[in-house]
Amino acid sequence: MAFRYYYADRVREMMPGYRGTDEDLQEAIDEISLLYKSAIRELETKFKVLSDDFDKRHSYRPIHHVQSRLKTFQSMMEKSLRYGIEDPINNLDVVRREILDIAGVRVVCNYEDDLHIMSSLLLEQEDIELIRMKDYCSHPKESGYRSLHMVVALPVYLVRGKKMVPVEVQFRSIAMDTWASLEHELRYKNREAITDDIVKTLKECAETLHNVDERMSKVRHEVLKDESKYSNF
Ligand code: 0O2
Repeated sequence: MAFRYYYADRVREMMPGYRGTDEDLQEAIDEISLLYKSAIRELETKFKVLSDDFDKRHSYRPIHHVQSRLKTFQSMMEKSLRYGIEDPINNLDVVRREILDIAGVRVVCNYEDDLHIMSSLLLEQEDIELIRMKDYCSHPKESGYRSLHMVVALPVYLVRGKKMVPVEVQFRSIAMDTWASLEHELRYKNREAITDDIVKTLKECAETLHNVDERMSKVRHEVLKDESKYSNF
C-alpha cells in the first residue's frame, strides 16, 4: 500500500491503550480507509454520471462542484467520546456503527432547486438506502446555517462480498456554501473572538444570501420560462 490513511504507531501515540497488536490495529485502520474511501468514490461517480446525463438532456449542469473528505482519526475519536462511546479505540466496530459522518461528500449545486433535484435523483437509486435526513434548508440552524444533510448507506463490493457503508451527504446551493465555508473558517480561526454581535451579523449575512438565492432562482425561472427544461428533470 503506497499511502496509508494512518499508521498504527501514530494512532497508538494519539490514543494510548489499544489492547491488540500493532498488526490488528493497522488492519482495522486500513479497513476503515478502504471502505470509506471506496464509498466516497462510488458516490462521486454517481454524481458525475447524473451531472453528465443532465448536461446531455438539458445542456445544463446543476452541480457546481463536489467536495469529499474522510474524517481524521483524531476527529473520529473525539466525536466518539462526545457521543458517549466508551474506550473508542478498543471499540472501533461501535464507532463505525454510531459515527455516521466518517465519510462525507458535499454536493454544491447552483441553485436551491437543483439541490432538491439532485438529492431526489440520488434517493431514487435502488442501491441507496436512506438512513436519516436533516433538512436545514426548511429549518435553518440557529447560526443561520442552511443545507440538506442526509446519511445514506451504499454498497461497496470487496473481494469477500458486499459491505454497506454510510456516508454523510451535504447538499448546498452556492450561496449556502459561500456562507458556511466563510463562517466555518472564521469560527475555526478564532473561536473566542466570536461575540454575540458577530453571531448576529453572521446570521444576518446568512439571511441576505438566502434572499439572493431566492432572487437568483426567480431570475433563472424567468429566463427559462418558455423552455420547461426542468419540469421532468
Ligand atoms: P466537518 O469537517 O464539516 O465535517 P451528527 O453528525 O448529526 O450526529 P452533528 O455533528 O451535530 O451531529 O451534525 P450536524 O449539525 O447535522 O452537521 C454537522 C456538520 O454540518 C458540520 O460538520 C458542518 O459541516 C455542518 N454544519 C452544521 N452546522 C453548521 C454551522 O452552523 N456552520 C457551518 N459552517 N457548518 C455547519 P463539522 O463537524 O463541523 O465538521
